[in-house]
Amino acid sequence: MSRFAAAVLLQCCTAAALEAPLRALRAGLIDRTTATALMRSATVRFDADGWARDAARSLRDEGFCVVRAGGAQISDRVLERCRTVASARLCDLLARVGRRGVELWRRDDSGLAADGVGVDAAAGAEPFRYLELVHREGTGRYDMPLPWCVDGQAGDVSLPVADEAAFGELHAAMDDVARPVVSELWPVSAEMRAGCVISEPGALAQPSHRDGPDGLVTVFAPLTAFVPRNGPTELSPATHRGGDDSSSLAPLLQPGDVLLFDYRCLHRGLANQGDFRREVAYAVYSRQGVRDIQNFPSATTLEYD
Ligand SMILES: O=C(O)CCC(=O)C(=O)O
Repeated sequence: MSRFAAAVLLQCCTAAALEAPLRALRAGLIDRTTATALMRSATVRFDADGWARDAARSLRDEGFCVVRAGGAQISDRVLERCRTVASARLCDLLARVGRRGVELWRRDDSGLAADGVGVDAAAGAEPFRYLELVHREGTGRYDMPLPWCVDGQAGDVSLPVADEAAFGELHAAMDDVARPVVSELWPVSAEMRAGCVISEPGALAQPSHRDGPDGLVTVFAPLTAFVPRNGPTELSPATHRGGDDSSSLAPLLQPGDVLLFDYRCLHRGLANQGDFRREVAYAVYSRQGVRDIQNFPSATTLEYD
C-alpha cells in the first residue's frame, strides 16, 4: 500500500471512530459525505422493516450491501467455534503443504517499509492450489474451501463431523440473512460454494479484480472484525454495471455482520498490517443455470497425505 493510501486509511479510520455512522474508509477519490451516504443506504439491520428489499436494492445498484445481523441471528458462540475450527484447519493444511516441499509464506519483518508492510514478504513464497487450500498469488492470503454444511451437500472437500456441525450452524445463520436478499434479484440455485479467506499478518494487498460473470454473489461473514489495520475488503461501487473504478470504500465489519457483493464488482483484500489473522467465512450464491468454474477448478487433494 502506498503511503498516501495508508494516510487516507488512517484519516478515515479516525473519522470512523469519531463518527459512528461512517463505517467506511475512503481509499480513492470518494469524498466523505458521499461515502457516508453510500454506507448508510447500503447498510440495513437484519429484521428491520423491508430489510431484504433495501439490501437487495443496494446490491443491485451499488454492487454490495451490508446486513448487521450480530447477536441473536449470528451468535458470538457460533462465530468463535468457527474461528477456532478455521484456524486449526489452516495450520494443519499448511503443515501438509509444507511436507510436500512447498516453500511456505512467512512475514518478512526485515523488509519492513515505512508504513509497516513487509515489502519482501512474498519473496520465495509460492502460490499454490490444492482442493483444500489455495495460496492467492503468494501474498499471505489463503482461500480454504469448505463444504456447504446446511443440507449435507456433497462438496469437493469434507470436514470432521464436529467441525461440520460448527459450520452448519454458521451457514444456516448466514443463509437466513443472504437468501432473502439474493432471492429478490433472481431464483437461487441449490448448488452452493463455501469456504474461508484468511489473510496472515503481513499479507499484501491484492490487485483489484472481479470474481466472475453476472448471476453470482459472494457473501462474507467475518469471523474477526474488519478494521483498517487488518485489511478489510475494498469495493468499487457500481463497477458491476460498468461504473468507473475511480472510487472505493472498505466497510468496517464486526463478526455477525454480513457483506454481500456482486461477482462483477471490482474489489480486493487490503494489506494486513496487524498482528493477527483476518478470517472471514464466505458462501457463493448463484442464479439457477450459472456456475462458477473460474474460482473452483479441479485441483489435487491433500486428503491422502
Ligand atoms: O480478502 C478479501 O477481503 C478479499 C478476498 C478476495 O477477493 C479473493 O481472495 O479473491
